[in-house]
Order: sequence, then C-alpha cells, then structure tokens
Amino acid sequence: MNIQVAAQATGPRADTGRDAGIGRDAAMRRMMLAFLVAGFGALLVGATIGPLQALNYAGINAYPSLRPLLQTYYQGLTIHGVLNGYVFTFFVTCGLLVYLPARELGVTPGLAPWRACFGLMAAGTACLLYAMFDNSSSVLWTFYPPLKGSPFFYFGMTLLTIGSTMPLPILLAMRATWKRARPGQVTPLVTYMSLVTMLMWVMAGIGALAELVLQLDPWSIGLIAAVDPIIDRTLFWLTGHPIVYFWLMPAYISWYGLLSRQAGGKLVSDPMARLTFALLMVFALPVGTHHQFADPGFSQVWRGILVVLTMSVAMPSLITAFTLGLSLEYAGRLRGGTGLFGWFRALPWGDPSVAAQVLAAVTFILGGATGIVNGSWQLDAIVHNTIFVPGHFHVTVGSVTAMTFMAITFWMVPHLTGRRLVSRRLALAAAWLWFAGMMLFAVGMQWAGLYGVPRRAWISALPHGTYHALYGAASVPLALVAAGGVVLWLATYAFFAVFFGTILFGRRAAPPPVPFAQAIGGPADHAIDAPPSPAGAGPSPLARALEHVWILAGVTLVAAAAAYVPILWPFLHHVTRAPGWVLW
Ligand code: HEM
Ligand SMILES: [Cu+2]
Repeated sequence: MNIQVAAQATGPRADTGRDAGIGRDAAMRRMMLAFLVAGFGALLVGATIGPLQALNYAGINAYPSLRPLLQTYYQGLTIHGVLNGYVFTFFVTCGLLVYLPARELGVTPGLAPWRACFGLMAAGTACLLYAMFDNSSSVLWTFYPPLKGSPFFYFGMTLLTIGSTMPLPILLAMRATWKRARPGQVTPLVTYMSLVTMLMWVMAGIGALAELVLQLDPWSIGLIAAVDPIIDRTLFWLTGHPIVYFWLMPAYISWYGLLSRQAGGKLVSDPMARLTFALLMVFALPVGTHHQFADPGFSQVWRGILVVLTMSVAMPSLITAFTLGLSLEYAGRLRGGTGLFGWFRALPWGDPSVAAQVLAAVTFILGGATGIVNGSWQLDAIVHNTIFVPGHFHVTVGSVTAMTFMAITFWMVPHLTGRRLVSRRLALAAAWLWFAGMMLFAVGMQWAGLYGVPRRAWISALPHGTYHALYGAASVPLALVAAGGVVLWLATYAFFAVFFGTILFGRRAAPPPVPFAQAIGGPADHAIDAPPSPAGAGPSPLARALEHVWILAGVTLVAAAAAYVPILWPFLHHVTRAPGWVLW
C-alpha cells in the first residue's frame, strides 16, 4: 500500500515528514469514504421510494400501507427528489472533486475545510430529513412558494447548499501549492475540470441562496409575511438549470479523466476536454429561464432568445460524445477490436466500472435528445409538466450521474478501504439491471407524457373507474413505467449489496491506484502515477488560453447578468405578495 501511495505522490507534497504524510493520507481516505457513505446512504432511501412512484403511474397505490412512515405520495416524492437530486449528488461530488485533484496533484487538501464542508452538509441533511419525515414540508424538490414547509426545510436547504460550495477554496489552495512548485505549467486535467465545475457551481448557487436567505428563510420563521412566487421561481432556476451540469460534470470528469485508461486506451484530446468544461460553465448560467416557458411575465422575444441560447448547450455535449466515443474506440482497437463496431464489443465489458460508465453514456443519447425537446419553446408546450419531463431527467441524472457514481465506487471503495469487491458479477448485474430498468422506465414515461399524463400527480389514489377513464389510453407505456421501477428495485439492492458488502466484509487486498488517464500527446504527468515529463513539454495553446479561469468566470457572470436583468427587472416593479399554503 505504501508503494502505491508514494507512486501517486510524484508531485510536491505539502506534508512535512513521512509519518505525518501517512497519517494525512489515511485521514484523506477516511474523509472520502465518509462522503461516499453519506451520499449513497441518501440514494438508498431515495431509490427505495422511487419505484413506488413508478407503481403509482400504473394505478398501484402503495401509500396507505406505508402509514405512519409516509402519509402521502407528495411526501414520498419530496423525500425522493431531495435525497437523490441534492443530498446524494452533493455528497459524492464534494468528496470526488477534492479527492481526485488531491491525488492527481500529490497535494494534501485542507482537511479542516473539507470536514467543515461535510459537517455543514450533514447538518443541512439532518434538518431536511426531520422536516420531510414529520410531514410538515411536502414542497417537492423545487420548493416553489407559495407552498410552505417548516423552517427546518429551508434552513436545512441553505446549509446543504452553502456546504456544497466549500470545495472551491480547497481546490484553489491545492492548485496554488502545485503551481508554486511548477511555475508556468498548466493545471493537470482532472484538477482543471474539478475547478471549473466548482467555479460554475459557486456562481450558480447565488440564485437559490438569494431565494432562501432573502425570502424563504425569513418567511418560514414569520419575519416577512409574504413572498413573490415568480421572482422566487426565477431565482430558483438561475441555480436549477446549472445544477444539471453540477450533476453531469463530475460524471464527465470520470469519463474524460479516468475511463479511457480503465478501458485500456488513452484520452484522445486533452484540450477538447478543457474546452467542454469552459463552454459548459459559460453557457450554464444564462439559460435557466427556459424552465419558465409556461410562466407569465416575460417577453416573447426573450423566450426566442432563450431557445437559441439553450441549443448552444448541446455543443459541449456533442464534443463530449465525439471525444469520448473516439477514446473508447481507440481503447477497443488497442484491445483487438476490428471492423465498424468490433471495437465496441472489445471493450472490457467484464469490468463493472467500465461497463456501468459505457452503459451510462449510452442512456445519455436518449437524455440529450429529449433535452432538446424540453428546451424548445413550442415542443415544450406539448410535454410541459407531463411525465415526459421526469422521463428525460432519469436518463440524465438518474442514469448518467447515478451509474457513473456507482461505477466509481467499484474501484474507489477497494482503493479507499483495501478490500476487494465482494462480487464482480453482482456489480455487473447491478449495472445492467440499472441500465435496463432506467431505459424501460424512461421510454415509458416519455411515451406516456405524449398522452398528457401529468407529472407529480397521485393518480393511483383516484377511484379505479376515473383512473381508467383518464389514463386507460396510456396503459401500455404506464405498464412499462411500473416494470422499469421493479427492475430498478432489483438493481438498487444488487448495487447496495456490493457497496456495503465490500466496505464491511470485502477480503483484504492491495488497494488499486486511481486510474488517471493519459492524453495522447499530453504530458505524462497528467497521469500522476507516470514519471513527470521534462519541464516545458508542451500543453497546447488552447489549454494555455483556457487556463485563465477567472476571465472565463467573469464572462459567465456578465452573460448571466445580461440574460437575467431584463427578465427580473419588470418582476421587481410588479411584486405580488403570496402568503403561504399548506396543501397536505
Ligand atoms: C430507483 C430508481 C428510480 C425510480 C424508479 C424513480 C422514479 C421516479 C418517478 C416515477 C418520478 C416522477 C414522479 C412524479 O412526477 O409524480 C421521479 C421523480 C424524480 N426523481 Fe426519480 N426515480 C429513480 C431514481 C432517481 C435518481 C437516481 C435520481 C437522481 C439522482 C432521481 C431524481 C428524481 C427527481 C429530482 C424527481 C423529481 C421530483 C419532483 O418532481 O418533485 N430519481 N422518480
Ligand atoms: Cu434547463
């Protein structure tokens, strides 16, 4: 184990003394494991509730038998959305985006701020759990006013969000340490991608934090009597669109930064990976109001501009599709794959970490295509607030992010704990079942959405005749939704048997190193376990230009202001005052 630790630390170490180094290394691993366990613990609860929602759409109402634990469908849906969408993703990301750069740079992260990050998010999660399970706050994961939950909900959300921004200063400090020792060199790839992701997220978080701190927190404790729902929705979506990139970019980091190596090849272009991340940051913030195509109050011209801006976001996704596809093809051909698709078959499908990520990338084809439907104003009018929408985001966050995070645990839990996976076959089964379940389920949801089946609707509580009269026409797609949900239950428990089984009972073995990929033509020290390249060996001009992250951040803020001021300004001059509502 010590050999691997030393081999990974080819960069300058901030540690003084060997023992201190080993102690900090162990502390770092423990912290990362804590982030994984907290995040996946949230997913375990969230993914257990998910299939109940799927059954709801097939007319099966499980909620009466779940009392007193859960009172209503909406309570379950709130817990599902909050735990999966925020708690799971934030914990795993705030662990990974510190741990991977620390390994890549060979620098110890600030352990105190990283623990504070964990502590704030854990305190926030505790408040949220209390507020959701006591049935005071079934406000769904979007917490739109005038629905009104308890103060624990909003203050918990505030703490969780603030905590999730704390990796940024940790990353900046690690990068500064690394740069002091290697003046003039560009930031290694995984660290660069992590830094851009966190910069994007900290700027994006301004919207939700303003909504919470200026409006919902004081409203929930009675300091202000009323809030403006449309202003709050606009602030919510200022964060709520970029959050989808905060979900995706960590998965992309694994795809670009690790997967090509895991698959047996190299990353075909390091500058393209950087460009993707820079574009995602700049495009993410200005377009959030495309979630408000059905809201009143802003001009037709703006709606048109938003469609165009939104479509530009497809560009970095296409670059990713090509760069990743080519990297996988390169790996497949190195492994002896020939012909048009032989390389795809030649990928190491027996490795659960590779299989889960390649399958996640395949589901993203459906996710990206349906995103284009949601993002265009006219098409959105057809699917708006139908279950087409959750159908779309389960083939993005529900599979791309969730499956990639699962894939990461398949090498990372052995890496952190020095225990071998309890069963590679079960891990593979989990990946394939999750893929199959999500595809069935998402196709069913999208198809049923075209019949107008509404989202967020407790339709199984309707009298049977009414249910059939309203939704009988969509019975085939709705049966797919339920079937997908049942397959996803199997996938969930297969995955968690591997995850917790490995942590608790895995056989002791030498921990594998972090599989950092090397880029073709890139300096070898972008893969930290390779020997450092001679000084001056060349990053591309594009990589050098993109190194100016503060300029990119400035451009992002200016673009976001240009998109938001014209929309928010009229709202601020026609403030509506809504008191709170409790509908459950
Ligand atoms: C175990 C597999 C899962 C199943 C069967 C499932 C099922 C569902 C269903 C049927 C809905 C729509 C409910 C409605 O609109 O009435 C839903 C909503 C949602 N799901 Fe999942 N889901 C699963 C996993 C996930 C994962 C992994 C994530 C995120 C990482 C996620 C995030 C969400 C969110 C954010 C909502 C929206 C809640 C709302 O509209 O308020 N789900 N899920
Ligand atoms: Cu969006």
